[in-house]
Amino acid sequence: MKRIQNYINGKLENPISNQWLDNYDPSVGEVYAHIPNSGKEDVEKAVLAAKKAFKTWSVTSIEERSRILHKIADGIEANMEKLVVAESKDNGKPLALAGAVDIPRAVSNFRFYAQAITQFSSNAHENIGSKSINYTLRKPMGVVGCISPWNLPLYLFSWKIAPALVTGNCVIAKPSEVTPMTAFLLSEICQKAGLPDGVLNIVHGLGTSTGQAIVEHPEIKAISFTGGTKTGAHISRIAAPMFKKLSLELGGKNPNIIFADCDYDKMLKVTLKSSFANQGQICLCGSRIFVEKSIYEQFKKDFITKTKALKVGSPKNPDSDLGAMVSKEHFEKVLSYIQNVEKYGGKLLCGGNPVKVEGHESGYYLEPTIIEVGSNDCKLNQEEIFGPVVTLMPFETEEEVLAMANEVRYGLSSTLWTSNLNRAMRISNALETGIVWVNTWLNRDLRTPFGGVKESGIGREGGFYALEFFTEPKNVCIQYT
Ligand code: TXE
Repeated sequence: MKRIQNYINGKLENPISNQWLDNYDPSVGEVYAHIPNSGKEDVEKAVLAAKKAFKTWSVTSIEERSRILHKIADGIEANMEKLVVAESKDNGKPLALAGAVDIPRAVSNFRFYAQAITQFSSNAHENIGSKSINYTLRKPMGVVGCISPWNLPLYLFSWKIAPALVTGNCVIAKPSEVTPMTAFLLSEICQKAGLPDGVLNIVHGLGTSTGQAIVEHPEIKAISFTGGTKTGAHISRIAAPMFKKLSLELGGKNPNIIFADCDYDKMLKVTLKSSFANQGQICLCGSRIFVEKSIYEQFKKDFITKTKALKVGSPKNPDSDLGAMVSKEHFEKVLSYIQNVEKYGGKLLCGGNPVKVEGHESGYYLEPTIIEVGSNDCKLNQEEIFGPVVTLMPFETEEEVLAMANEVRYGLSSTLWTSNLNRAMRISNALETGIVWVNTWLNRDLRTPFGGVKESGIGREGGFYALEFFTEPKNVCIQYT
């Protein structure tokens, strides 16, 4: 059976304890690899390597760091097919999705930050009256931690480590134990790209032990984390007394607001994606759909018809719109919401059943599911389900829908469908989310701030925001005569 190894100080190695965890292929429900069950001692070894490497990496020229990031991107491109297959097998997502989104986006993340650093400048403030000048440097922080989730494994892993590395930090990174394979393959690519030893260290293992050891380590100055809100709160409690810098990208319960004056066909097509892409396991999915009353019945009918036509099947099948859910545990969590649909204040309109895929009978497949709810207060509209499950509800006025959209503890993203510019401006200004999409969804420009408000987290990733996060401003004031 394949063994994934840690990447510490430039070498691939077994965990010190020689303890291993099972890694599942969710499309068939079988273990296909083992991953290190790393402990504190592995994290300690990685931190020592990173501290040593920091002395040189932090003073390596921007051109050289940028060149190495481009070489890593070249390495991902050269291994595209292998990485696409690995991502799909580890996560259960359709091959086509991994090939169109996940792995190409990992390439873009490295290329984007390889270029962004060359445009990231310092500020100077001259004060002629007092004959002094202040200039503000952006210094790398030292050793930083990057912890990523399982829904977009290499995509989100690279989204964090690329800006961390290019700013001159040395990194201790942990991918999700549920989907560790592409991060492991990335370590081989980094070796070949000539990334100096110890600059990036990838330590595999459980969140509660390996992840916890990273967060607790006093020499790790910053943590960039994407994952569940509960875990984010736990990390904050540990990190706060050590004054660590934190960037937390957490859960969402995003509204998708549809007005009767929208481009109906486009809206329907995109809403199908924003509901069920990646089996609904994207923090940006629009899981609460609010539809203006005058088109509610029409939308309900059309949306159900389109949803029923989606094909759930093997990730390897090019016809599959939805693949497998990421794990048995997550599959059961999502299913439990559906099984309690009436108790939780909803009515099942379509889907809701596990799917038996021929030849993959033990895989974790679920029908795309639409639930009608009578009120925004219900559990189904207030808790992040994070699966192929959306709720539907009509509204009558702008004020009413805006209040419902904002009456939730999350605030990551929102989508708005209307052709009325004034309304689009009014509502996008008033929505309490970090990201608003108008007449589009998941339309990403890597220069823009990415992150949420309320319990969706703190800080922003993307563009110069991530470069700022991974650097410490240092002001120097000089007076002259
Ligand atoms: O995430 P966890 P889980 C949401 C989604 C999902 C819920 C729980 O609603 O149902 O979170 O998912 C590491 N110290 N999202 O439990 O545990 C863990 O090993 C340090 C939304 O799978 O938060 C993994 O690498 N690290 C989300 C990472 O945290 C710890 C994407 C995320 O796992 C840790 C995923 C600890 N104590 C889930 N405990 C999004 N925002 O996109 C765990 N980890």
